[in-house]
Amino acid sequence: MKTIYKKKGFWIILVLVLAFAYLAFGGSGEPIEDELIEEEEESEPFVVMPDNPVKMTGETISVYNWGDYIDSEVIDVFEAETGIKVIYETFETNEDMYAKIAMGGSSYDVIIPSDYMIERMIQEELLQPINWNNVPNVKNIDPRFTHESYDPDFAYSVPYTWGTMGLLYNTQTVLEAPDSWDILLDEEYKMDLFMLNAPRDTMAIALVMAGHDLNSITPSDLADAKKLLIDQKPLVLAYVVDEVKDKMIAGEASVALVWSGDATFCMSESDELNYVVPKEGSNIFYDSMCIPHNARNVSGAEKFIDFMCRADVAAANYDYVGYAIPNTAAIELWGAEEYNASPVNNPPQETLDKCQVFKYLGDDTRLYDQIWTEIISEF
Ligand code: N2P
Repeated sequence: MKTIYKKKGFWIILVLVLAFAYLAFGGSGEPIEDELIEEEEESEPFVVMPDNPVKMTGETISVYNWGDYIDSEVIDVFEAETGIKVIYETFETNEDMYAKIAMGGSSYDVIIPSDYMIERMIQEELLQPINWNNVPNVKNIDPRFTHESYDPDFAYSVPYTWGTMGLLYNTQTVLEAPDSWDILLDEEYKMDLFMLNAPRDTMAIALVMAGHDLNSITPSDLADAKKLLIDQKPLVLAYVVDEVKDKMIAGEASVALVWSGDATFCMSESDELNYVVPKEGSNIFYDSMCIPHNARNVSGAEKFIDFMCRADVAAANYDYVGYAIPNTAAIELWGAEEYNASPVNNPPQETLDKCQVFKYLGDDTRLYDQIWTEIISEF
């Protein structure tokens, strides 16, 4: 990520270091100056605050998103451009978000669920169709990401990010690059593994490891997955979600089950980390912006969604968050060559062919929830 170059402290330190080098080496520090010029070019922010921010109008929208999933500067710019205040809340898993919305106690204007949860919420009439006339920047979204199985008519969801699940591993302690999920059962990594505290995701990987389909609802398949996860528990240091990033960067464990965007972030912070989608296959996910059925400010929600689809905004957000984006114009602006060079965010077709989207499993979702509670409660 290039974010570090935007921080003021970075520039102050860089200037001091260069001044010192200049004095110490009698002005012969040309190569360093060249580097500075290169980095300065990279530092151009993608979105800028308007010179004359619009006064707050008193209008608000509430946005409910995953943790660590937006650049807060982007929210500031939205508020300054529109005068609409954003009330921002986060969740850790689709299941947590769903429970809150389905209970009906809270109302949000924009939410960002994943594919299978969007499919469920459409079926349960918890989402409202989007009026595309009010979201013109949808033109920036690559058609490859629209009309997916969870929203086949492309009526309820605006693609935000996408990615795979895979293994983030520390190359200093995992000497041979893993290519199989089996490493998650390797005694050599006892208390040296992080698993995701997200029921559908972790169950899916256990199903794949047991040789089953990751959307299986066959009770004996689920029993195999449950046994595998219970047997694995002595090896697991912790079940985590967003915390995994700091922990892996700090070298607290050798291997973690992660989402690809978190791997991108970690790899930008540490050269010791690498990511692989194991050969047995994995999940591919799409997270999209939606408007819940009981939104209070639909026109504010449309403005926010349209803003997030703008090339400069989506590029800034990608730069910060690290998850792959479905926004062609933003990728161009950010730098298509560098973007496409990342196998993490832009996996080869051969990897994609081995990945499946989660389907909504109807009432059988309850089986997953029960099993997950049993697994977690034993900790
Ligand atoms: C970001 C969560 C990513 C969601 N913290 C993966 N679907």
